[in-house]
Amino acid sequence: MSSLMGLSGCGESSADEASTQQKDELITVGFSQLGAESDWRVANTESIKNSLTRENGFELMFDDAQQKQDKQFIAIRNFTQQEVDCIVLAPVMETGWDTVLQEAKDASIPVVVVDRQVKVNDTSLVTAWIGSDFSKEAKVACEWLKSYTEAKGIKPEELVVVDIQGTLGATAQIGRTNGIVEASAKNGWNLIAQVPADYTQAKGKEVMANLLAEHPDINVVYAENDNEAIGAIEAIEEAGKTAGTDILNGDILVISFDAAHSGLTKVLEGKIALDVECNPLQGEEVEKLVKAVKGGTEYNKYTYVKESAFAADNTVESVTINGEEYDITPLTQSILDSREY
Ligand code: GYE
Repeated sequence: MSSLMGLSGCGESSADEASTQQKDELITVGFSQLGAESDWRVANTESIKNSLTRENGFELMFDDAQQKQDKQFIAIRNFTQQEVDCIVLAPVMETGWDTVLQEAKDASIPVVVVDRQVKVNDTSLVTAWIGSDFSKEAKVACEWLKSYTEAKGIKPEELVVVDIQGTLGATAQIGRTNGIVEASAKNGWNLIAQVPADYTQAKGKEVMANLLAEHPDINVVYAENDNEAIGAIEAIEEAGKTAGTDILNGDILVISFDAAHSGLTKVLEGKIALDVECNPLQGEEVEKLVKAVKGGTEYNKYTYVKESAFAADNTVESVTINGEEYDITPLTQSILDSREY
């Protein structure tokens, strides 16, 4: 190639040529991110962008679908048309993906799904998945609530619980909602309302304000992510109430998920009683996965990330789920300071 170019005396300079050649070696990835609704999501996007860099051998195309599945369809079709080497998909909900993912498969483009899952008839449409065990997260939260209230001498029938749900149909919502529904039935808690708030702070606040107006006796808020919990706390305080753990003296106990810096700040203030971690820092794993998929080396089809839980106090030291013991860490300033997201 270079000698031919030299002979013809025209074409790309050797520097251009080198960069074109380099570009040819890069793995092109189209990343369809569902949105930017939460601190978790922003951290997830950043983590993946920071790993799929040129230095690491990638050419990344990024699309933010603003929580709209239709926009994700357009992004995926666009990536397929451009014949990327791999599609990374963080799906807004589980269903509806069969057609677009079939199109990607027909074009021989592998699809790596991150975070929430997709439900497709043909499982070969998904090359690999990495994310959290949302059902386990919910079980940790509910077992903690059971132990906590028992330790404080609060009877199950005294609990008046509301569930501020995530985006309906998202794996995180399904797992977390099922957890509180099952635990409420099993333990005899009064789960009086379940309302979706799309994982945002603004909706979390709005939903909680409405719930409080209807049910002034609420004493437990199970918020399906930190941003909703923070919004709910704002509504609680604006209604002249307090978020805390002293239910018998009128506090509203808030449970949350993600354990992002913003949520953990509320834990340290005692306003969120328990925050179950959901780790968004998936970039390095995604990088390894895509390289393995493209390089033809071994990889796991499903990877669960490791997670823990942080409490405002040390009343409950651990919970047991399916025979396995999970530590509940009392939050300290230094843990909060070291939080990356
Ligand atoms: O908990 C929430 C985000 O699917 C795990 O989505 C994710 C959830 C996360 O918006 O903050």
